[in-house]
This record gives sequence, C-alpha cells and structure tokens, in this order.
Amino acid sequence: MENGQVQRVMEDSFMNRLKKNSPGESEFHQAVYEVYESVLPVIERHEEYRSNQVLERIVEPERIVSFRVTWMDDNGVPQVNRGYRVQMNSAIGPYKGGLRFHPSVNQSILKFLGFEQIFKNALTSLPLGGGKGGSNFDPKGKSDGEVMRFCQNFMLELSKHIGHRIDIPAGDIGVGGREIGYMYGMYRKIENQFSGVLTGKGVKWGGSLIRPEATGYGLIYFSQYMLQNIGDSLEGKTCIVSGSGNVAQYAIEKILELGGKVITASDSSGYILDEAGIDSDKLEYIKALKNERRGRISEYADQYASATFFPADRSADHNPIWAHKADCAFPCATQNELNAHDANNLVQGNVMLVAEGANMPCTPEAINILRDNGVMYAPGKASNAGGVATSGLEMVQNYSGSHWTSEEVDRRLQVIMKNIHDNCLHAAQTYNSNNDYMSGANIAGFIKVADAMIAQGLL
Ligand code: NDP
Ligand code: 2IT
Repeated sequence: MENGQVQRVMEDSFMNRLKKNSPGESEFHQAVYEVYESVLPVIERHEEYRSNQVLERIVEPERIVSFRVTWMDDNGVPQVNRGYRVQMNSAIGPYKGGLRFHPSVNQSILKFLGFEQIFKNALTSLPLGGGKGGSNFDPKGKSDGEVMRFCQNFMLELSKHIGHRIDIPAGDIGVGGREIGYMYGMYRKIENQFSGVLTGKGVKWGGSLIRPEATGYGLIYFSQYMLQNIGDSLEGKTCIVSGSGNVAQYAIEKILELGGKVITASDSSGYILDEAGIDSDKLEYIKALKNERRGRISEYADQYASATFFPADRSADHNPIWAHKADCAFPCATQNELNAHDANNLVQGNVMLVAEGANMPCTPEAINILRDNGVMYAPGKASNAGGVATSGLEMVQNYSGSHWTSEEVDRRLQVIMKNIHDNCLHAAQTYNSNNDYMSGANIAGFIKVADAMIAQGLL
C-alpha cells in the first residue's frame, strides 16, 4: 500500500472506533479528528506511539463523573440540573480546566473541551493535566440567590472529586468571579481548609492579579507575535471580535492598547457594528453592561448612535458578523460559530489573521478555507492558552503563599505566549508544515503528553 492509502486505512479504523465508542458525541469527534490528522506524521515517524497505543488511550477520559444537582428557586420550587467533571488526562499534572454553565452543556461538549485542554495545558509548559466540567444550568435570568444556591449544591458533589493537587477547576462560559466565589466558599466550608482548589478567585482571597484579563490579553499577545513574525503589527488594523464576555472584553482592551480598531461585539441574541470603533469608554460600558447589569449587547446600540444592532438569525446558514471587512478576526464566543460560508466572507474581505479566543469556534471546513487562502490561523489551544497558563501562575502563588504584582504576572504571561508561539512554529517546521500553527500546536502538545504517558507505563 502507498503511504496515502496506509494513512486512509488508519484514519478510517481509528475514527470509526472512536465514533462507535462515543456515539452521537459530534463535538468530541470533531476535536479528536483535528488532532488526529495533525499528529499522523508524528505517529508514522515514531513506532513507540503506535506500539503503546497512545492515540487510543489519550481519547479515553481517565474518569467522568456525572451527578444530580438540586436547588431551590426563588419561588420555592425545587429545580434539577446535571453536573459533570471530565478528568481527561493527568500524565503531566493534576487535572486542570474550566467549568461551563450553559443550557447546551452535555457530555460531548465537555469531552471535546477536556480533550482540547490536554494539549493546551501541555503547550503552556506548566505541569497541568487536562479536564473540564460544568452543568446544563443556565445562569441567565437567575437571581444572585438562585445562582448561589445552584453553585453551593453543585460544589456539594464536585468537592468529592477535586483538590488542589488532584483537580483544579476554573471559569468558562457562564462561570465568572461571582460563581467561583460561591463555589469556593462552599468548598472551604465542606473541607474546612483554605486551599487553591479553584483558580479565578478574587484577588483578596487567593486569586491572582491579571487572571481575569489573561485569556483575552494572551490571545492578542499571541496574534501580535504572529504578525511580528511577518514584520507587521496590530497597529492600525481593523478587527472583528465576537462575544462580549470575559475573553472578548479583554481581547478588545488589548487590541485598543496596541493601536488596533474593533468594530463589533456580540452575544447570543445578536451583534453590534460600530464603524466608529469601540473605544475605551465604550468598552467600559460593555464591561458594566455584561458583568454588573447582566444586560444584552443590543443595549449598546441604544447608548451609542454610531452603532447598529443586528439580531441573531438562528435559521441563517452563516453568521453575518464575519461578513464585515476586517484585517483580523477574533472569534471569542463559542464553538462552531464561524463556518465555511463565514470563512469565505472573511477571505473576500481580505482578512489576514484569524485567531481563536473561544475553544473550537471555527468549523473544520472554515479552517481549511482560511489556510488554503493563506490566512494566518491560530487554533484556540495555542492562542487562548493564556487563561489557563495564568491559572497555573495562580496555583504557584497559592502553593508558595505569595502574591505577585500585575506587572510580574503580565510579564510571565507574555513570556509564556511567546514560547507557545515559537514552539508551535518549531514543531510545525520539524514535520514539514512550515508556519502552520494548527499542526504545530497539536504536534507539540501531543508529543509532551504522549512521552509522559509512555514513560509512566500502561495505566
Ligand atoms: P462568558 O460567559 O464570559 O462569555 C461568553 C460570550 O459568548 C457571551 O457573549 C455569550 O453571549 C456568548 N455565547 C455563549 N454561548 C453562545 C452561543 N451558543 N451562541 C452565541 N453566543 C454565545 O465566557 P468566556 O468569555 O469565558 O468564554 C468564551 C469562549 O472562550 C468559550 O469558548 C470558552 O470556552 C473560551 N475560553 C475561555 C477562557 C476563560 O479563561 N474564560 C479560557 C480559554 C477559552 P450570552 O451572554 O448571550 O450567552
Ligand atoms: O478553556 C480554558 O482554557 C478555560 N476555560 C480556562 C481554564 C483554567 O483552568 O483556567
């Protein structure tokens, strides 16, 4: 058989087995296939990865816990949700990864996120394994009291499975400072100890400065390094950002600081276009709107005459936010929010860089279109790794009982993002995929975890 045929046969049997073992988990299959395709050249070159069945082992979570969460709503009516923790891989460190509270949460989504987290965490160069968790609880429209009671009951069960040297959860969609606070308080009460079991804590009670900013800042540092690599910068670039939550807010902040212009922001109900640019005052408005008043992005257009609100059309085959002309695009909302149609629109608008703030926001077809058209593309597991990396820095501070300044944490974040950038390029080059950040990220992350798994024997 020729090389191409061998590859096709491996591909068919591996993916077929995966689909048979995890039926209906389409997001998980999608995430695995991307890594699988990137690391095939590595597997072909290294017999030890084949003989140790590393791929087959790495796609199987070490443990999944799923549990009932009951809580009382403000009307005195009992409510039931499902909670999860997917402990994906602990070969290079304790499980680490966020918690997502969103009605769409299911096992497939958490397995895809946990799987991505394995490689992302390896790329940070910190000793962090991969995990993810969450619940189908929807914090939207809930009172503070309801969110608190949900978080407390969620932690009542989760606390049995985590620990500061075992598994250290953090935030993700629907889980920010408020939720981490309620969960941390409950953990402390149950365990009777003050430990760094969660990251994203408030700075007055064990949190790290710059952790809230880290994912968005890291994304833009990474993008700046990509542009510097071709002798360019973000200065004067027009940017499209989706989302208006934690990642989007601090991505916008850093773009502005580096001299770029941002013309969009969104939430699940639609997006705003502000051709005059979202300046720092308008960004402060978005932060207050989203983090304090918990309002909708449409209100931005009521506040600023330069902006127009476009409601989301769930039946449309594309997302019109990506149809505006821009130099750079930063999807920072959720998975599969940018499809082939959207990628074609971006290419027609002459986009030069697409960097993922969200996890897996581009569909595989969209990624192919971007890469085929010479657009620089950064996969989330590399470009959004600044969040978990700074969680790692929070853990270091907690272990050592120290508290670093903003400047110190920010400096370390920049070094980490630069190393991830360089390691991706180096790994891509080693396997003849020059300047391909996706292959590079998957290969570099995979090799680190695979080698650790082999060294530690069959487990
Ligand atoms: P937030 O909850 O703070 O914000 C999420 C944003 O995305 C909101 O604007 C939300 O709108 C929008 N959104 C969520 N789900 C959907 C959906 N199904 N359709 C359209 N819009 C949606 O979350 P984060 O900013 O923390 O997370 C955003 C992305 O970044 C996620 O993919 C997350 O996994 C990833 N990420 C987060 C990190 C972190 O440190 N927080 C680290 C690395 C990656 P609405 O308010 O209407 O729901
Ligand atoms: O997707 C992610 O990397 C996160 N949600 C952050 C995880 C963390 O542990 O800080």
